[in-house]
Order: sequence, then structure tokens, then C-alpha cells
Amino acid sequence: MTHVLETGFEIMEIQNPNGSPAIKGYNIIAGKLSQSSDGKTFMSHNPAWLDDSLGEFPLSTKDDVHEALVAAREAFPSWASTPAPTRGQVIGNMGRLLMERKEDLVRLQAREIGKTMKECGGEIQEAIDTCLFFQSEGRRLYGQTVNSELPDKELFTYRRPLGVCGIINACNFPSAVPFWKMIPAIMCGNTCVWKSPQDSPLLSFALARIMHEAGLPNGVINLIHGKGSGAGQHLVDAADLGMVDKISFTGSTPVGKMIGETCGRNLVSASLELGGKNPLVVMPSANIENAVEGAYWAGFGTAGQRCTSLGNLIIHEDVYDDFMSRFMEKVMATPIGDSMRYEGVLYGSMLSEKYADDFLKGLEMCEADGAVKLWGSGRVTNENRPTGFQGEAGEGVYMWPHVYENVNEDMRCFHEEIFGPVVTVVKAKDFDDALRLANASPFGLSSACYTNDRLEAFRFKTGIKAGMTGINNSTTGAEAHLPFGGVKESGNGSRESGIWVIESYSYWHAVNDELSGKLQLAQMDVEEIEMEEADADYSGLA
Ligand code: UN1
Repeated sequence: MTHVLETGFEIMEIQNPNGSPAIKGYNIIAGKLSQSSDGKTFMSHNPAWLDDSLGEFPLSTKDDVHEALVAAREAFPSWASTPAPTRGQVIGNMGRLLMERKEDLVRLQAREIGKTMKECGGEIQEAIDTCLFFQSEGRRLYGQTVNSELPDKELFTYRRPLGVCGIINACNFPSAVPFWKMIPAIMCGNTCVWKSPQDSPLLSFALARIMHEAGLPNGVINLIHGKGSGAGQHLVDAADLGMVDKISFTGSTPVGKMIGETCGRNLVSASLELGGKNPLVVMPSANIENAVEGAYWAGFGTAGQRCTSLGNLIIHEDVYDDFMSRFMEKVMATPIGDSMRYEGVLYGSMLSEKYADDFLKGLEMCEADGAVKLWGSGRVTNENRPTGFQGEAGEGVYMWPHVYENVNEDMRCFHEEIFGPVVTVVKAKDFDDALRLANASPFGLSSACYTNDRLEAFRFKTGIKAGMTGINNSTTGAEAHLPFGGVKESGNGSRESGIWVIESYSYWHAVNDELSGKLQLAQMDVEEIEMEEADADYSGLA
């Protein structure tokens, strides 16, 4: 087996229509490139140009997952005892390498998941920002000195790593989100097994190699490719075998609940970032043009494939017609296509055929609910294409933008996340009605309110139950140093990013140091101070 840094990328003999190479990809376990134990593989395709193959990757087995977990366990003691500022230096190197390679990674990511180059640029930047933030956090990772209630005794708190972390992320944010997880994990001294998303193995392989180039010791991050139901499930099941100390997952609510149950019965820590049906409220005092921009971006940017994408658009009845006419004008003209070949597109392809199938099922639900379709016609084909579509529709997996109105709380499509370019529109009678509707879905990830009434903005902030809220801003737009996560069906309360994520990858260790040379009992040997008898009369002072 070859060390990950000893080779270039192995090019396969596949002729792609765009001339881009197909790569033979590997797992990386203890710094070594390896195939799956049974030799099985899967291919990664460009969803914006299906004839373009990015390469072939191991379909990892249970044995492969276990081998990666053992490697992470073996690497743990030495990484955990590496000084945190040194761990931070390695992370800083990762950030600098990402900066140097940014342009290539942006193109690779756009090619593998069909997201626009502009958005891929933003996302690689988010991974860089995360590295730079946690480089310096390695010089803090503060604990406290705490006063003891007894003399000649000191108390301390230390942050300790959890151990081996299983990392499972979705392919819609295939670079920022694994970095949100693994960078704080390794900064705290943990080691990781990273199950790459099935639809972005090449990008994951490239990122894991960069991590090693940055000086990461072997076994600290181990990469395994494969299916969620295969390698991903084996990684979760490892909690039942005592092989993993933490699972961090971004993905759907049903899968997150299953992971939470497995972790829960084993008392293994779980970070769960799950779905959303994010509401955006528009009130009459809002700058309507600005609100239209925000709702349009939140609904259709990334082809609606963010967990923070707009779900229910809740509009006050007094501005409903004005808002909707401006909104629909933009929706109908949406520029769509492969951003690697066409300039100025708002969104590209779906992440894969599987995401497209699930999206079409979501549209069927809207139809069955009796929601009124204002725009949209399912999958884009050469015979069925919106005017803004650029290129050959048959080449990739593209969807029309969709808008449904007359949606109400009795409908399933009000409550369920539909991952893709669709917005469900709800009319509200007044602010209280709008706020109630915004809280009525089972989810609580992101939320937004457009208003120029300060009291309304205040009441929205305090009344909404969500992990994140935008005032006069869209539902998306997390930054690397602000806590990211949800409540209700959107997660288990764990947070990513900033100082808050450190809670998810460390535990507090309380240490007391008895210097008196004798046994002093807390509570029982504490000196008691008697109160003085007071005789002053306070009653005539006012
Ligand atoms: C996700 O969709 O899983 O705030 C993450 C945002 C992005 C992150 C989304 N920065 O929408």
C-alpha cells in the first residue's frame, strides 16, 4: 500500500466529453491508500453533464470501516497529547493549502455536484475560514481555574477530547460541512473516520489528501467511501460495538433520529444537523424589493438544496399581490444551467438523480394537497424548458423552479421539507398570524422576517422557535464563527461553528488539587461565618 502523499492522482482510461480526467480514488486509512476489502467500487458522475465521470471509488465494507476505526483509535493517544497550538498549526496549514488550491477545488466541486462556481467559491472559502478560526483556537482551548471552598486547595477545568469521531455529511455542502465537523474535532485532539458523501467522493479524496499534505499525522483522519446504507450504517453501528465515541451527522431527520437512537442507547455523543422547512415572513413595512431578492435567493439559490433553503414563504395579505407579482417575474426568468459552461446562472443541476427523484415526489405531494401551482414543470428536458435555461437539458439533471400558493397548515407540503427548487406560499392576516404560521411546522432550523417595524422585528426574534433567524435577510448565510444548528425536528441542540462547536467535541474534566496535605471534606469542613446581630432601624430612611 502506498502512502497518500507518495503518489499523484491516478488517471483512468475514460474519455469524458469535456476532456476532464476520471480518477481512480481510494480510501485513506492510517495514511495509506486502500481499496475496499471485496474489491467493489462505484462511480461518481457530474450531475450537470452525466456523461462526465469523475472516477471510481471503493464501496467500503464493514471490515473497511472497522479497519478505519481501529486506525483512528491507534492514532488517538499521540494526537491527543500533541499540544493544542501545534494541532492548530496543522489546521492553519490546511487553510493555507486550501487558499492556494482554491480555484481548482472550486472547479472540482462544481463538476462533482453541479452547484454554481460562485457558490462553490463561497463554500471553499467557508472551509478556509473554519481553518483560520480554529488555528488560533488551538492557542486558546481555555479551561478555568476555580476557587475552592476549602483553604490550600485548587480547582481546575480542562477540555478533553472524546476519542474517535464518526463523521457523516451530505453532498450539498461537501467541503464546508465536513470541515465544520472535523476541524474542531481534531483541534480538540480527537481522531476521525470520515464517510464521504456518495455523490462527492473525488472532492472528499482531494480534501483528505490536502489535510495530509498540511502535516496531519497518519490515522488522525481516515477517509472511507461508500453508501449511506452501507459504510455509513456500519460507522453508526460501531457505536453498538464500542468502537466510536461520537457521531456527527448532517442529513435528513429520519436518518438523524436513527443515529440518535443508536448513540443514545450507548451513551455516545451525537451531533445531529437535520432538515428544515424554513419560514420567511414579509410584512407591509418591509422594503419589498429587498424582500423579493431575499426570498428568491433563499428559495432557488443552490437549486433549493440547502438545509437552510426557504420552505414556507409567509406574506402579509396587504402586500401579497405586490410581492407576488415582483417575485414571480424573477422566478419565471430564472437563469439555469451548468455554471462551468454558461455565465450568470442562478442555479445548476440537482445534486444527483436520487435528489431529483425525491424532489419530484415532493412536487407530487404539493399537487395531491391541492396547492395551486403558479410556476414550474418538473424536470427540464429539451422539449420542456424554461426560457432562462441554457445549454442541452438532456445532458444533466435539471429542474424548473416551482412556486405553489394557497398553501395552508392542513397540507402535508406545509410541514414537510422538499429538498429542491420549490417555494410554498402562505398568506397571513397579520403579524401574529404570520408568526404563528412560522412556528407551525415541525422544524426549527432557520427563519427570516422582512420588516422595518422595530417592534415586529423584536417580537419575531423572541417569538420564533428556530436555531437561526435573519432580520431583513434571507434564510441562508451562516458564517464560520456563528453557531449553526436547529431545534425541534431540525436537530438535537448541538451546534457547529465558532466557539460553540467545541462543546460538541470535548468534555469538561474537573480536577481538584489538595495542597494542604490532609483530607478536607467539601461542604462538611467548610468554615462557617456567623452573621452579626444588627440593631440599626431601617424603617424611617425614606
Ligand atoms: C447545509 O445546507 O447543510 O448558511 C449548510 C448556509 C450555508 C450552510 C448550509 N452556509 O446556508
